[in-house]
Amino acid sequence: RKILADDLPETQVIVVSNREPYIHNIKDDSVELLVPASGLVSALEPITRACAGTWIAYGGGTADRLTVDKNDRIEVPPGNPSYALRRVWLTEEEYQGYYLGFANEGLWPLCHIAFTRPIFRASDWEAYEAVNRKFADTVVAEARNERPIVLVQDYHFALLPRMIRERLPEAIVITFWHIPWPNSEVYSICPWRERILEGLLGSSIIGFHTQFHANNFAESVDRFLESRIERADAAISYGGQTTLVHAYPISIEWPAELLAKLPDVDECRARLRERFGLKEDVKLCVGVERLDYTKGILDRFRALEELFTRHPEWVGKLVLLQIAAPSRGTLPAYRQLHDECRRYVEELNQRYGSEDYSPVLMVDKHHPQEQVYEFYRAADICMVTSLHDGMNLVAKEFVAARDDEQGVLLLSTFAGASRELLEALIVNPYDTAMTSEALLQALTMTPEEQRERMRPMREMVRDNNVYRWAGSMLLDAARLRKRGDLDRVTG
Ligand code: GDG
Repeated sequence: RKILADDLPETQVIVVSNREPYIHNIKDDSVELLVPASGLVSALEPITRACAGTWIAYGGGTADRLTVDKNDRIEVPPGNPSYALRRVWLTEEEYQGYYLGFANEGLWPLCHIAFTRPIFRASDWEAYEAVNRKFADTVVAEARNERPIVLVQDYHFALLPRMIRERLPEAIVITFWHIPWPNSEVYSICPWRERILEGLLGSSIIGFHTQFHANNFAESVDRFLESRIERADAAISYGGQTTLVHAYPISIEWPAELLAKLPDVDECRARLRERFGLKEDVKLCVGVERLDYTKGILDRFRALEELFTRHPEWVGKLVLLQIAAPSRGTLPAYRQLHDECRRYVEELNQRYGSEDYSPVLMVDKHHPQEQVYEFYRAADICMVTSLHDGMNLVAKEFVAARDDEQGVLLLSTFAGASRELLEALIVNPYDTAMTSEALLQALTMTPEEQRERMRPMREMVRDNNVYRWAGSMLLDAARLRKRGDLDRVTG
């Protein structure tokens, strides 16, 4: 807020993402409000609140149309409005081609090393382009003047930055890519590789979670476009436009507004243990994610099985509570994962469970945010075993939730978060033996060691919270604007 007031006065902030921060659905005879399971939303919502911006997103809820005004806007958060959510409507075909097809069957597997083959269809690409144009029209319609800051979010909008640049040449377009960027060899398989790069290079700034992904992006540009890359300034010049390509590790709100509403750790622990019927000597391990093949959920189950095989004394003494929020469920790869997870859970429970004990509880439904934090607070261990993950906010949320400085975080080395949360037990989820050993280490860790590890991780997330993430991008944007204005004055 301060940066906006001091360095970018009178500047309108427009956020563009596919997913909306508040979804209205019809349930029975009334309208139900849902905050989606999305790292992007968790990060951007407090920022948009703080700068009273405008958020443009796809209106996908069944009651979304019923709750907007005549300009397709609604003031949010409900009950405490501080910014406008502008909904964009998509046809079934557009949603299928742009979102499920090109974004989630093409770009998502292309950018993640999870060995799921990307699917590229020309019809999906056409829908992707058309939807990006629709969002560009909406940005232009929402812009109060020629010079807004537009925060373009994620792989759903690779073409949007250039489309905005063409129509609002003086806008600052900051694009944040929330997922990894592959190396140029992998990237080269995308049939529209040049178009995507050209689209993104309409941005003033492109952000990634890690320097490694920023380097991969620069390498792809170098290989496929005639451009000038200034490595020292991390700037790429292409077609008369210069784009900064930086790493801005994303984070979470600190202090999390939600935590103030929750009871303390002991109370959360007691409540949850009662709800799931856990005995006092049973350790609770949680996993929280969208049901996605990049998150290594099956690998986590494998590690648990290995632990029970090698250390049978833990059978009956450990429960893994897996929250698996439904995601992209109409796509075959996701349906298959869901089936495999269900089968594996049944198998484990049959093999190691008893009448009053199930080692794995998989809850494949969406939970209110408060409940997710309640799980974090109640857990002895949080397992993040992503096969590949841009950042992973669950790891940071778990740390933020533990004001008792207890609890052990097991974290995949392939999640961006492992570059920052150095005191976690870092694992390679492909290495089942290593992951199960780390699980054993977590189960037997003394409260003192837990505190020694948790404290610096909490300091890290507190100091590098989401306001700092947004703040560093806005400061860079302010510098660019000043330089641009100066160049104009001096000719
Ligand atoms: C992408 C990148 C990057 C989970 N279940 C429920 C629920 N959640 C919330 C968690 C967390 C979020 O969803 C998941 O965030 P992640 O960061 O772990 O993962 P992605 O959704 O894949 O996010 C990722 C992120 O973008 C930000 O840049 O970190 O690497 O893949 O906030 O708490 N929330 C609710 N109900 C659930 O059942 N309400």
